[in-house]
Amino acid sequence: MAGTKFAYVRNFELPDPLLPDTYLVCRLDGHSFHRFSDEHGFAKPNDERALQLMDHAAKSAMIEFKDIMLAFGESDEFSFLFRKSTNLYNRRHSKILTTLTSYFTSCYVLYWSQYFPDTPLRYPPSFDGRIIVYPTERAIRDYFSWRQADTHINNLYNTTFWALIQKGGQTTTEAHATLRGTVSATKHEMLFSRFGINYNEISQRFKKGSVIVREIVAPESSDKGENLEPSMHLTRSEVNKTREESPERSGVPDPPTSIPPHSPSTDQCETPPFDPLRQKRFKSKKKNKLETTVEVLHCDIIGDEFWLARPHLLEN
Ligand code: DGT
Ligand code: MG
Ligand code: MG
Ligand code: MG
Ligand code: MG
Repeated sequence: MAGTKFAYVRNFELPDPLLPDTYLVCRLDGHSFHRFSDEHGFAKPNDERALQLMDHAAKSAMIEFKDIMLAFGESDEFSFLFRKSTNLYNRRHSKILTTLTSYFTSCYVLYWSQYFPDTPLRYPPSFDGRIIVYPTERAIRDYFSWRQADTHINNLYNTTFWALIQKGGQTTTEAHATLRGTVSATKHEMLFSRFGINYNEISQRFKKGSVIVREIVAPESSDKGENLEPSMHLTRSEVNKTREESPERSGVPDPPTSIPPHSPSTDQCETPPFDPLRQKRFKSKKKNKLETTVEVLHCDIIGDEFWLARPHLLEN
């Protein structure tokens, strides 16, 4: 009701729709994480716990926002891909951006102690966010290639930089100077000959970043799950974890028991700690939607293989 004489102020709130029928990429980045990582004693160059916490927050966001098909994370950032036809919040720019950013941030704080049991949060972390609209599949492929190439370049640099300091006894200024102008091959060689580090043997998580993907569960294996909402399906290891850790869930339907393997060799699935909030999804509903799971991988997304195996990521 535009009842009062004050209500005209509402007219100053302008609509901010995002272009229809375009892919939306929302990238969040930790605010001043240089300081945050120092204050919380993150391991250098990569803190596995910190990266797992980011993955957990991103995965939770994908469970909450079903139109997110894919997310890619490295360091203190995560990019989320919304399907082209999403009509989330009528594609209102600020509504989508602020809701996703705050949800992600809350999850980061909520799950902090699971990954840093001995390190209390010293102050509230925050994330900035932006949404970029892309018209074509090519641009989306290139966007994610850009982020993964960035992961590789930064990781090679940081791994060599910290080896020079931690194992080579250099100062940060000296290490920067040593690396100035070097190409990748030189860094590989330096790591191997001076420090015995074979870069190829470094964790895929550090080299490839985190790829969180909405996978479709093959119909033949979904007999038990056909009445369930997509979001309630857990990964293979989560299913086991849930069975171990939540005896109280009697009377609720079982999640699907056989989840087919996804892509082969390079993919490493990891499972975050059990999340008690997930319990709310154990509700049975008659729905004919495709079953999906949300999986964390550390695989190549620059080549074609990943995308050819998952055409649903870029379809409407
Ligand atoms: P910003 O984003 O402009 O507010 O500033 P920062 O400081 O967040 O800068 P950014 O996002 O370019 O770089 C990420 C910082 O976070 C970088 O200084 C290193 C730190 N960081 C991220 N992940 C790790 C980690 O696993 N270990 C350590 N030691 N530091 C990390
Ligand atoms: Mg930033
Ligand atoms: Mg940052
Ligand atoms: Mg960053
Ligand atoms: Mg409200």
